[in-house]
Amino acid sequence: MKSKQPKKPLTIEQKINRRTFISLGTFVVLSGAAYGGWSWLKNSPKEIRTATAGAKAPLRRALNKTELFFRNFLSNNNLVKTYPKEMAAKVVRHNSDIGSGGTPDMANWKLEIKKQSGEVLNISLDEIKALPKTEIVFDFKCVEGWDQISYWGGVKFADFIEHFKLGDQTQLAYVGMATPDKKYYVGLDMPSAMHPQTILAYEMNAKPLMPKHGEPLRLIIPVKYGIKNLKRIGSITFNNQRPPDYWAEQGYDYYSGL
Ligand SMILES: Nc1nc2c(c(=O)[nH]1)N[C@H]1C(S)=C(S)[C@@H](COP(=O)(O)O)O[C@H]1N2
Ligand SMILES: [Mo]
Repeated sequence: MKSKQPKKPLTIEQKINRRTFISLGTFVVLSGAAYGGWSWLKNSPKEIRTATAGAKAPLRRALNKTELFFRNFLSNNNLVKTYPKEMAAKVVRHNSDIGSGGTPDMANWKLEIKKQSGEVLNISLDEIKALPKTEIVFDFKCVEGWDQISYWGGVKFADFIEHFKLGDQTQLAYVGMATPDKKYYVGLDMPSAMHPQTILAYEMNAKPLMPKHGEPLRLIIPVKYGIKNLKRIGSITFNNQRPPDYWAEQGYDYYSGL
């Protein structure tokens, strides 16, 4: 009878050599893949400067996918949590004042609405105050890491649109808003602008807005971070392209949703 020769076990040295070979091979393959990925990203085109800080297009596409997910998931008329008025801060925090420093030139202030056709409407504060008033108490969040429950009053953006017969403009994808001097500006996706809690506010804590909080009119958009809540609105535009956005140009997320 012939018995099978048992396989000779590998010596320690052979085992080590084998493992070294496998690790080295894996390292080489993964390094190659990493280098390939990196050079693909490096050689890919940059995005247009106005909407972003010139991020590489594939990275921006990934962010846009995330944005789309959250848009569908959160923005479809889901309401941001609100609080009783008594919970609102009496002393309201104040942040940066780009384009909204000092006091506004009220003698000349009119809200300028620029339709996509180029047609312009100039609307006075009295006309805005004559519309039905909406109030909101919500947790205002700044990307710098603070938040505060605050209380605002004004006209719902959707009501404003309806009153001034701007419904056709809401077929476009974006709204742009800027201070009278155009130094601070934000771009908003239409669903967030038309969200039922988005208001053009002229009051804080039931009193006219103070200059440092955006007198005479500011945006309150609770579905977004503070950076999008533009103080002292001078003009509003409608467009299918992303309007320029001050902080997106510095690299912040264009959507800046919560
Ligand atoms: N015109 C203008 N609006 C602005 C800003 C600004 O610098 N200029 N800063 C934004 C930021 S980052 C925040 S957190 C809020 C702060 O609003 P508040 O000063 O009323 O608290 O305003 C936003 N709107
Ligand atoms: Mo902020």
